[in-house]
Amino acid sequence: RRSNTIKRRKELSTAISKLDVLEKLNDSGLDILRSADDGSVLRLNVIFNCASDSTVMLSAILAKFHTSGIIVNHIETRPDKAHIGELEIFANILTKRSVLLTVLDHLKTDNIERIEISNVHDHPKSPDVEVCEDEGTEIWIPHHISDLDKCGHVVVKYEPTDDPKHPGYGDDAYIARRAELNAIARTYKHGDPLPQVEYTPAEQATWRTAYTALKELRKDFTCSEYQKNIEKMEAAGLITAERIPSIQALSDYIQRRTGFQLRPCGGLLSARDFLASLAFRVFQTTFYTRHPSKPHHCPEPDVIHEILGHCPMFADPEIAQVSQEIGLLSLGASDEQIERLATLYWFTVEFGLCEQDGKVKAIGAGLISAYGELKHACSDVPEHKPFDPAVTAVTTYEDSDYQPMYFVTKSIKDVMDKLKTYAASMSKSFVNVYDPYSQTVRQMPPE
Ligand code: HBI
Ligand code: FE
Repeated sequence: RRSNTIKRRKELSTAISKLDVLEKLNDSGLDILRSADDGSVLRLNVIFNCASDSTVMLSAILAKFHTSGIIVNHIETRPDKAHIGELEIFANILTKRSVLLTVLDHLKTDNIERIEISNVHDHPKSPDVEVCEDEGTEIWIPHHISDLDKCGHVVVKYEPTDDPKHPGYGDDAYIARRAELNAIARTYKHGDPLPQVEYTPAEQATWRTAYTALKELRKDFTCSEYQKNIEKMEAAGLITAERIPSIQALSDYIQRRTGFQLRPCGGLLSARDFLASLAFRVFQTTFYTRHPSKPHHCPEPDVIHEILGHCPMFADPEIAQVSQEIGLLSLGASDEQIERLATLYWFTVEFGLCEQDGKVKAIGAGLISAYGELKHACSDVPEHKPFDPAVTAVTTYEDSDYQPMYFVTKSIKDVMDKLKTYAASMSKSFVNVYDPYSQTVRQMPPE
């Protein structure tokens, strides 16, 4: 095999054979480069294996693809078996042969150890055509619940390694533990049992502090649905002060109540992937705990936020329905529509308030799981506006500090009613329908 590769390298034109990237390419990659001056358009898979800094490489690769006009049909990261803690970057792209060669050569750095090209097909469309902007362009969507295995693209902006505002910044032990739990989460496949994590005494202490403080505030600041559900879960022994609950037991419980189930994810996901799972009544759950120096708050989702903020709410049929509705609307939506749906989700399921007994109470998990912001949100300090999807969807939100403004709804049912009206106003060429028997989504023509 090795000599074969050397032979193929010799067949390359002299100009090409000078390129360093050849060292890192597999045979089928070399085959493509042999006809590098050919302007035909190819659809192919490319996998980058990085020895280090794979998240940095991910953004470099995406930026390079973008500026070179390469069309990305699908891109995902997954744990790199050869380098623990690093990601393998997989992309399905549409490109001219000649463009690919230059791009790969520009991307080669010491970080990239190997580039593998496979599944090469001639493509009739020219990438000069703005395929991605076209209306009616096929956007990949998960059709079966197991397709969510492909919806785990992690957003890199919340790495405590490079955000000085993250409470874990500079804490190497915390960062390593977070990476360890995220790596476990990323190997999960649909149907696997959920990971049973042995939390350390320090992590258990963080849980106890947050749980105890939030329990005090519950009566005054959270909606009745939340109180009712968490009390049931406590009575069933699922949520206790002593230890971080079993995610599997919580998932089983919620599934019996509303059909929602939990699956592990390795951090903050792209809004498109995160929302897609909701269409299947699946909630992507992080497993690491917040930093012990800030038990009241975490700038990203953590297991305490998922358990105390989301789980009791997903046991509520109306919140379950609202969440799934936003998820279904997101499948195949344009980037702009995704942004709006993510904002709607943010101002309801994460940071929503509702009126109950003449007061404002939290329905949002981001509030319920953070005792500083919970009190702030229900106080007179921030602005309170009535929930109106057309307005809410285009309001910019704050994701690194307390919100200066919250939307207040009459009830959770009211959110659903208004969402239905809003959905009808969205321009769509299809409607997504979920069939719970086969756990599949079907795209139907709009009425
Ligand atoms: N990813 N794991 C995870 N958890 C979230 O709550 C989350 C996310 N990605 C995107 C996101 N939330 C927000 O964009 C929502 O508004 C959709
Ligand atoms: Fe959340």
